Amino acid sequence: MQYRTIVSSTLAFSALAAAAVAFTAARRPPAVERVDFGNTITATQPAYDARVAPVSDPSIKEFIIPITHDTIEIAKGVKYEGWTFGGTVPGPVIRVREGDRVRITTVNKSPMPHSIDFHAARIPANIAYRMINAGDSISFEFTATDPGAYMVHCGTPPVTMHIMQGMYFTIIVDPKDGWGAKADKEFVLVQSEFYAKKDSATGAVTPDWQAAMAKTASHVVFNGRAGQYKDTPLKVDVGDRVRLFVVNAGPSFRSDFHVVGAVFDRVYPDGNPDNYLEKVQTYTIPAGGGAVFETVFEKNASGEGLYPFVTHSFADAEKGAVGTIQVGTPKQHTTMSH
Ligand SMILES: [Cu+2]
Repeated sequence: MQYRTIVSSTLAFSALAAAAVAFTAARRPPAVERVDFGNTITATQPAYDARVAPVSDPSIKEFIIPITHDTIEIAKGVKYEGWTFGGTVPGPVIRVREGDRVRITTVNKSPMPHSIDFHAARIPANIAYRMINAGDSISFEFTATDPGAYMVHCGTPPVTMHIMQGMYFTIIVDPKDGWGAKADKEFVLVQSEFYAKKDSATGAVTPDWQAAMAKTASHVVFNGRAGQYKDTPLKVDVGDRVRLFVVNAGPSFRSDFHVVGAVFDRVYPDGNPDNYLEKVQTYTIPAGGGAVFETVFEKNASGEGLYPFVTHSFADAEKGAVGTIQVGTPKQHTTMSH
């Protein structure tokens, strides 16, 4: 009898404990992740680190983004006084999941006014994207309702100048149920152009406003530096499914994105899985747009080897918008026509 009492009271206690756990779980506030891009800085040597980590679990994500004026390298050995988000051009990648609450704090540590404009947000622009004076900061939040690969940029007039100086980065909004297929490797590529001229007296490389208005770029680049992934290829293994998040920051050129030696199994215009194209050779991303590209480097087809990626608007590729995907460890590294 006593034994039965103990058992039944133990059972009763267990049921209570389970209910308490369930209650606590239901009441527990959602986990918050906080990233300060003043401390977490993207590596840019030997090349801008194009790899992107998978999206994390917390459904509330906070990002602190400093605006700085910093020396950047727009081509090998060409230093340039850029304007940045997070100290690099492009700025850091933000990755969230559809439905996440995204909290942004932007701190202007530069000596002049700037702003921040998220293409992924549905938010009153006059409030969230207003001017942030030197030394000030702005905070706003939004729910990431639309999956995709989006541009973020400074929208302070003249916008052309603020973008050509380097003020842009990518926000990836993963679909709630993930992408159709699991990728083995994921990379982000931001195309943009610079309008730079060299002062013959001082040797300094400075912005060329007339060239920007005439759309005669000095450099067209992926991830902020001309040709960097020719020297430091994006590396994948044979058989890998590769997903590329490509954003075109402009300010003024389009990107006709193509991988030489590959066909895209899928392209998601704007990165929305509801919109997909199959078996695509080249896909145009407008200035201010994005797209997600997937292909597989399979054995016996597009296996081990080197695969250049370009904008197929080739005058722009000549100015630096070209790189290489290295699949496996190919024997010949040198002779390639692209
Ligand atoms: Cu700006």
